[in-house]
Amino acid sequence: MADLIDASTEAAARSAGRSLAGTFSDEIATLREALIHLRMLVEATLDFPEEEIDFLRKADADGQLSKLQQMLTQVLQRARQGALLREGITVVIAGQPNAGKSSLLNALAGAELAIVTPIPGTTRDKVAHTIQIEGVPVHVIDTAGLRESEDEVEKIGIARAWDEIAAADAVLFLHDLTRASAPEYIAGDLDVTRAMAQKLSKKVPVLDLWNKIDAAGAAALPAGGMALSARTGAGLEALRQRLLQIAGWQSAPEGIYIARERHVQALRQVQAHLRQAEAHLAAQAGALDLLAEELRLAQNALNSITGEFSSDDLLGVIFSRFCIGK
Ligand SMILES: Nc1nc2c(ncn2[C@@H]2O[C@H](COP(=O)(O)OP(=O)(O)OP(=O)(O)O)[C@@H](O)[C@H]2O)c(=O)[nH]1
Ligand SMILES: [Mg+2]
Repeated sequence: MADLIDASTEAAARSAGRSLAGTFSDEIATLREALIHLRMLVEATLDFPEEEIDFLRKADADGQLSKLQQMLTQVLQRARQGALLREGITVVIAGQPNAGKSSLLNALAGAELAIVTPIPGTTRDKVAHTIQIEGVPVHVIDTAGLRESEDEVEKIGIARAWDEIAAADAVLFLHDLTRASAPEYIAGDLDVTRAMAQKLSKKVPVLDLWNKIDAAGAAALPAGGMALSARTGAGLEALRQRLLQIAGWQSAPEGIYIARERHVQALRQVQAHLRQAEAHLAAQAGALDLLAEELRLAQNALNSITGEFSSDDLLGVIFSRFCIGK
């Protein structure tokens, strides 16, 4: 129920309904069945060598393993979309003072949330608002303009802005097109670019957005940037689509289900262990114990989504299905 209650958008709520109907747990259960079956074969080969049964070869262990990987890839894809619908992404608007950051937040939100004035250094505290783009929650954060400052309060605001930037899923680096050729402005942007490169992981996308195209006359758009106007709304729809793309949203694939980010993490771990297992299986027979260990770790990761499954249980499965060791 928790998922249904705090799902923050309508699409997420629909997806939560599907999750309650059990699709996600059904698929996890299917994955688990397949994994247990494979572990059973491997463990049996390890534990009962005197039986001289080449379970692995006969039972097409690598076929089973690659089928398992295929299933997992699908589940992961759907869970990722579900987690996205449920949790969204966080984007931070950053840039020099007066670029129009607060105006952009207001334009995206469709409400006058942040104070806008022509005075550089207007914003000190961050202002956050969650918008929805095709049902995906996007948490937009407006921050203090980045510059050297001696003002006590502004300095704190700028330090907070950097904290937000460091924690973002994506950064909207907002520039002022009307000042694009002013040497001071260019130098300021360069400082910000350098500092971002230091503080941000390479995986975090930084979008260069040039604001105020309505007032920029014939000023040329610098390469690689997107143009927009927070005042007229020009370019905002393109920005929204770009944000969805960054989020990895694939417009409503059939059968996505609500999942939490930690489910996605767990499924990624399962995937990594299965890859290792594949490598061991492809190598010499001597790696069988390592193969068994990777499968055990894969199942542990899967169990973190559902319940526990102990090694005693596994032994039970081996005995009941193979009737060996009696
Ligand atoms: N012509 C035009 N003016 C804009 C646009 N966006 C913002 N402005 C103006 O630019 C000035 C600064 O806007 P803000 O949104 O306060 O800028 P900011 O980046 O938040 O500034 P700080 O909070 O000081 O860092 C205001 O006078 C806005 O009206 C735009 O698209 N076109
Ligand atoms: Mg502002």
